[in-house]
Amino acid sequence: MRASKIWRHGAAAACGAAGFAAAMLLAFPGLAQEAAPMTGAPTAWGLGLQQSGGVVKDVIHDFNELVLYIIIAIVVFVAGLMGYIIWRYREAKNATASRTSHNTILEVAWTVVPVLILLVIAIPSFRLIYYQDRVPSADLTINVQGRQWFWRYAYPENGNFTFDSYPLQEDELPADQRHLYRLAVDNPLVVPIGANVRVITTGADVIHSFFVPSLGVQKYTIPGRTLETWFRADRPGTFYGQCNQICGTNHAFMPIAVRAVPRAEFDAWVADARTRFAQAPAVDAPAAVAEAAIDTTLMAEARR
Ligand SMILES: [Cu+2]
Repeated sequence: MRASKIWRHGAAAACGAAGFAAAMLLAFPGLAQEAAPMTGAPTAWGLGLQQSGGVVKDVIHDFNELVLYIIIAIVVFVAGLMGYIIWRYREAKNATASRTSHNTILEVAWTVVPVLILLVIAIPSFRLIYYQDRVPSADLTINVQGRQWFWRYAYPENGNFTFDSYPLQEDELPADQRHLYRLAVDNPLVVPIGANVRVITTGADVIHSFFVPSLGVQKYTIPGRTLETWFRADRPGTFYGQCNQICGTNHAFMPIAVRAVPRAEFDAWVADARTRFAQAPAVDAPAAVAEAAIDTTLMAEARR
């Protein structure tokens, strides 16, 4: 696969993890059952990026790791060099300071080496941007429309039903899930595990942003424009996100929840959703394809 070819050390880490998993399965056969659903959400005092729920986030993790190692190396080198200089050229040891002000070799080196370091960062960085941009073969398309202040979702390939997603109030959540207040929603997006999901975004009023960190997906929803991105949930679970473009008074109340379920469960959900949301007002569901013309309904609405 393209991703593992690009991020070799990520593949090596995956091999290590696979070996560890195999050893664990030998020791504890009970673990062979289906992986427990994960929760893609921020944790109190959490460090680093959120746990990954799928392949795009895996690649982001790998890239983040690469940059982290480079930063650590630079910090250690610069701090060490400064420490050495402070110690070596202190007044007691070096009373008469050198008057040297130029050194061609050194000047070339401290120009060229940072350029090379930036190249090492830029190449995988651009690859990652194009990797996230669009998926060559999508198994499912979801239309995402940002609105003040809720999300409107449509499944154009599954009967084109449309529904709105609002946050749950704190007292609507079970006691052990109160920490998911402002993340949990009434109608989450549902996707099959392992399916490449094409996400088509547009905005109804102002610019919003569809952002689910644990799936490595973020795309603006812009009135009058149609943008595309994709994600794949490789692990079962619920992945939470929020609108991360300041969009008005209730910006903090636009959470996103994506549930990844087995294919059969997804099919059952679609069958149910098609009747449940049939009555929903599908007034201006965005077009099914990225190349769609500007939606004049949305434009008119945005101007109002
Ligand atoms: Cu918003």
